[in-house]
Amino acid sequence: MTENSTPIATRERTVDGFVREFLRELNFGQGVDLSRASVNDQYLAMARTVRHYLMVRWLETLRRQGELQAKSVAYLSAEFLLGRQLDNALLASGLEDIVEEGLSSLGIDLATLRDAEVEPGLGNGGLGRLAACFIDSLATMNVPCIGYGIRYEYGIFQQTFVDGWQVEKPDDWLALGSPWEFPHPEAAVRVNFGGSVEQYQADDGVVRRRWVPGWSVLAVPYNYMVPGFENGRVNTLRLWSAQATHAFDLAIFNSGDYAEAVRAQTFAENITKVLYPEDSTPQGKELRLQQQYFFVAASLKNFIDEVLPEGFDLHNLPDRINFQLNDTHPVIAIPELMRILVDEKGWDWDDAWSVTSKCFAYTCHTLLPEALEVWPVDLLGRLLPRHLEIIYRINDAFLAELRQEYPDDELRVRRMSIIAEYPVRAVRMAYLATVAGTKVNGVAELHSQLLRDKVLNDFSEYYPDKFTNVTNGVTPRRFVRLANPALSGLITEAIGDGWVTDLDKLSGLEPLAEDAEFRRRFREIKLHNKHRIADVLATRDGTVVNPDTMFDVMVKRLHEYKRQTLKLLHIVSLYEQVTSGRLDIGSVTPRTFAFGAKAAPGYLLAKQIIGLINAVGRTINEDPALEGRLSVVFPANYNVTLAETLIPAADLSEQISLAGKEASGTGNMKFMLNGALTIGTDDGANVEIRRLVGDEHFFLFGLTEPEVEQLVDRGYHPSAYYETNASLRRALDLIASGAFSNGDRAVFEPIVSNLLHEDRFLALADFQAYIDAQARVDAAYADPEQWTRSAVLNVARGGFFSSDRSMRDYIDRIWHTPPVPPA
Ligand code: C3B
Repeated sequence: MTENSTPIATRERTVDGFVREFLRELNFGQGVDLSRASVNDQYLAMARTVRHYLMVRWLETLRRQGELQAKSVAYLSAEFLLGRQLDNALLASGLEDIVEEGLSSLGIDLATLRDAEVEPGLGNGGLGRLAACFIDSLATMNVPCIGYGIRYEYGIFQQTFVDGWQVEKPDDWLALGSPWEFPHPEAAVRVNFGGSVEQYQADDGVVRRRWVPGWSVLAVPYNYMVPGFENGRVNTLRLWSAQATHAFDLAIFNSGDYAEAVRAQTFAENITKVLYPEDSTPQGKELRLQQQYFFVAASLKNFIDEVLPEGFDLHNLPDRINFQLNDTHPVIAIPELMRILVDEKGWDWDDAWSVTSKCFAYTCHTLLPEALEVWPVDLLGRLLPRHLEIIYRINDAFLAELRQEYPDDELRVRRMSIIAEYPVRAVRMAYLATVAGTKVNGVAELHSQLLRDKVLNDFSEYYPDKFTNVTNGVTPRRFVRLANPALSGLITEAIGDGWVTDLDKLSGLEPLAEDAEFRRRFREIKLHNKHRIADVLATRDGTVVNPDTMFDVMVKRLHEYKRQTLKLLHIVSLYEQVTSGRLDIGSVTPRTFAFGAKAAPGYLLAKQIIGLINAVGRTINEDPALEGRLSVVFPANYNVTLAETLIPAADLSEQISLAGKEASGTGNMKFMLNGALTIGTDDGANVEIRRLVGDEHFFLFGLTEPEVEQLVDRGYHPSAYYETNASLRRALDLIASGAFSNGDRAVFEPIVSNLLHEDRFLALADFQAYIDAQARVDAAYADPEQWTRSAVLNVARGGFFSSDRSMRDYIDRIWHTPPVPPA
């Protein structure tokens, strides 16, 4: 870049300057004047104005990176669950006050414009949100990073309830315009699929193999800004969208049939049409593999051809980049890089492997065996025949190595093969990532331990140094500073504002737990946040909640292992005791039980559980005897936006997965940092939360992971708990009796019978321990001073869970990419 390529002047950072820019965008960008502008016009103009303010920083970041070529991270993720952009952009650019004042001088309310933004739901849950937190942290820490992912035309479905049952609607998030993205159709790259592999004699006389693809699509990049917090850096997130190519039409539908050709176009564009809504249970669908290869092929090509300077010697690639594989979804990038180096660049295999095996690192996010992706070889071979060959060759070399190491243990060698033989011959993507990656990490201490000891035990014995842990984190910018302005104000008043980028500073709040005035204000803020969510729910759904109750919140995807049914059994049991007269409602701690959860559309049991939660909620909410004391709210379509108002209002955070099943959890961290106490099992990051906050400020219950294993080995019989525990039996009988389904016993029978006869995740085994822990919760809540003390300590001791700390750990243990301070 030349000197005078610095194209635009810094925008004037004054109220008047902002107002001028905003009106210009409204007039010239939207083509309306203020008097006629709709809220959407105003929002779009506003977004583009804020974008302008960030533009200089973005271009400068790109220019400097082009010049320095500093070692970077390429975060490859099929999901980035970003949440709304406007607030974050205002915060990062330090424009909040100017904008608020400028808009109000025009008679516009900033909050109204905020609410006009449809969040990009390009992820399912924890994994996608984690990716969004990580890129926020890297930008804030001045670490060069490109996020690479997929621009789904439809994100995670919109959940509605019809008679309490989940009904999905497409998430048409682009319908009203998407002011945060920068499409670059001119920079589209071609991605190939299908066809066959041929042998040929190269110019040097060597016989080589190459891919002759059957069809291709274009990948069009859409760039998003990833602004650091007030530091002048703006990294890039590049999401790919599929578009048909002309070649595609000719190759397959060479018939001159116009309608067929257009159909072909639709077919190609299907690749990025919709996000698969399965959280942690892959469906093995061909289109899904197409999505995965589509975005990693486009990303590798973009990085090598466009991001690297001309003439870059690819032997130095490992010194320039880390491709971080967010779960197994992008693992096909490994054979793709091999293909590029061997087939396109003409390298010999060993050279290519020596570079490839230094460029990737793999993060595993699960422990459920059914969540580990496996692709049948016939499917993979049909879609990516050359990649399948390459995988076989990687596996051959790997197995040969293993046979040297374990000459008398063929069983072990077969166990470790990248290719599974049963039930169908298939590629185990996690094994491929482990063999090729420099590092493999789990996402919480317990999870990493179980990966080493169980899921990938053979591999951790063979590669002891490859395995490491990086405990997850969440960005304090979005989940405290933006989500909880009142608490943020109090914290800043107490310890200054440095905590926003250095969350360990929260420990400075610790002495204030003993300060009665501070506790009073802390409580007042919690109450204020309850009123805030109450207003939102009243406007959104017409739901009434009582802010003068304990807010007991369970928000996360609906999955059996997370055990929403255990929470429900607690509620039903309470209800049963009160209505049968065995428990006086006057002695029950007033609680608002809040749920938020989407179920994968094909996961029938999960959808039934949603139906049951809503049915129990309806019954309880309609019972006049319980009014104001017990209620259940389940706002539909839980998403990042709703999380930002719900979490700050919570008193109690429900983290009750069966021990050994939740890899980490990140909601648990958000609750802690917003002053909720956790009731939880010894699972995922709960273990670390409890260690940091201390046993007295955490409600632990339930079987430990080794106890779970022992119980299952001995033979688990859920019905035995039903028979011996009277309150459990009464609760289950009440559900089975049809009390929540107008007397129709059939409606929820599958849930009851699943619990009684299968109960894969041991809800019944943990029931009594959970009820006892809830009694401890009630006792603690009865003493508001003591409760608030614990809540303050949760905040003060939560600094470890900043995603900035996670990023430091990745940098130290895996990436070795130092920050690049601004010039
Ligand atoms: C989730 C896990 O279920 C969570 O425990 C974890 O905190 C997050 O990832 C982030 O690490 N996860 C997910 O959302 N989707 C998957 N396919 C696998 C794991």
